[in-house]
Amino acid sequence: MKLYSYFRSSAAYRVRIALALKGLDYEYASIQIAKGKQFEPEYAAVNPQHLVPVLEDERKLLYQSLAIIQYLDETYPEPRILPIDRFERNRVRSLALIIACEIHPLNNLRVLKYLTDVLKVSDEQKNAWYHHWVTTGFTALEHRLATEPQTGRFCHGDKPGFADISLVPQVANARRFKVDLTPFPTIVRIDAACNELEAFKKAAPQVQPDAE
Ligand SMILES: N[C@@H](CCC(=O)N[C@@H](CS)C(=O)NCC(=O)O)C(=O)O
Repeated sequence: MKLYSYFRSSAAYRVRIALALKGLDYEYASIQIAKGKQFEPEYAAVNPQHLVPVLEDERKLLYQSLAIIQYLDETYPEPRILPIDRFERNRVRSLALIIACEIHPLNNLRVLKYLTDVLKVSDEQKNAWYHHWVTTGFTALEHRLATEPQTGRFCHGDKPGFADISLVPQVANARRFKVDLTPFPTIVRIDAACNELEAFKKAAPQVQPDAE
């Protein structure tokens, strides 16, 4: 397998965690999105959306981090990332999608660049935008994680899974943008529990081959 990735990409980070949890080896192909490499023809031929990650398996290209993770779970079922029970599956998917649909797309590199380069907002306004959407999403997520009985050491019970895979990269990004995480003690606790695990350590941005 080959993963088109970038060390700071939180969507690629999700796939790296899933691959590491399943103990799967892969070739790392760095696409330096901060330098605009996602727009070069060679990568446009891989992903016309100009986004990472893309996973190549058996010469087929797989897109969208959460769809890739579900593909991995279907193809390499052990250890399971998604629960079997349909209500439990809905719970972990809905937690993951708070991040992947309601936080991350609003704060993606291209969105932040559009704010500053086209709409000419100041860095201060851009940061306010970033903090606003992380805080709004994390407030809902914290409430659910803190009050729902299915929450355990991890987002769902005592094994890491689909929701944790989305949570940890978003927390890493929030820290990079200096978002105050003190209102989110459950999120911080689960993030710490995940980061004790080898799979999460192996997937972390700072240990990737293209880390700066
Ligand atoms: N929904 C996509 C999001 C992918 C995405 O937004 N990737 C970002 C990095 S985290 C990217 O490639 N950004 C390039 C850009 O903004 O120009 C997924 O989950 O795979």
